[in-house]
Amino acid sequence: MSLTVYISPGACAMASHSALEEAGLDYEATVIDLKKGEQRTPEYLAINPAGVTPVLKTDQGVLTQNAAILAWVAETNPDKKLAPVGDAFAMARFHAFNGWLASGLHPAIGKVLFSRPPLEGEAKDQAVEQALAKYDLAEQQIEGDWVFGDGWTLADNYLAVFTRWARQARLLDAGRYPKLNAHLDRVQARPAIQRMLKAEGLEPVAA
Ligand SMILES: N[C@@H](CCC(=O)N[C@@H](CS)C(=O)NCC(=O)O)C(=O)O
Repeated sequence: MSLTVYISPGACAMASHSALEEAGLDYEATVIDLKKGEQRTPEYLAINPAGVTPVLKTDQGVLTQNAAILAWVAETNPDKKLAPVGDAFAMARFHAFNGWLASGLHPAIGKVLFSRPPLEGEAKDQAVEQALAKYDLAEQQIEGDWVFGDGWTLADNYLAVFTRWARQARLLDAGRYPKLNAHLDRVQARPAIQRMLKAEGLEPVAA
């Protein structure tokens, strides 16, 4: 199986990139520079017409969406225990959480950090408040050391993309989000995450 992941350093594709590291798979990583607009070149749009990263090219074809890529990596490598493969109810919860990250948390923090032109004044305050309310929900959903209690899954790495962004923006207040802060530290201590960050030219973000 030959695998190529299309990533943009520091962007949400870190979730898919780290999944390949967690699974110990051989793959190539191709960088798409979002600031240069490389996601809108005809060559890239031919791979992903939505013009976003990540993409995972497999022998069967192209996969998009972190949530789908994480599920595929987990299901094709069941021995690696990346998700509760084989337990339909637990897998449904895994999909629900990842779906919420993609449709709830990501757009909310994305609006704060990546709106062009940048938000200012009341519009920015409102976007921050709405994003923080989503982080409140995430804080409540952490069931133990990991999102689903004692058992780490790829959903933990996906969540950490957005807690990393919030910490970088000084929005991950230690008093308001004690569980999310401890969780991000735990995720950043994982060897696979450290390999992924190094490959993207990044460092863990300290509290
Ligand atoms: N829900 C999608 C989100 C993909 C996405 O929005 N990626 C961003 C980077 S975090 C992107 O490539 N943006 C480029 C653009 O919008 O031009 C996924 O998980 O794959």
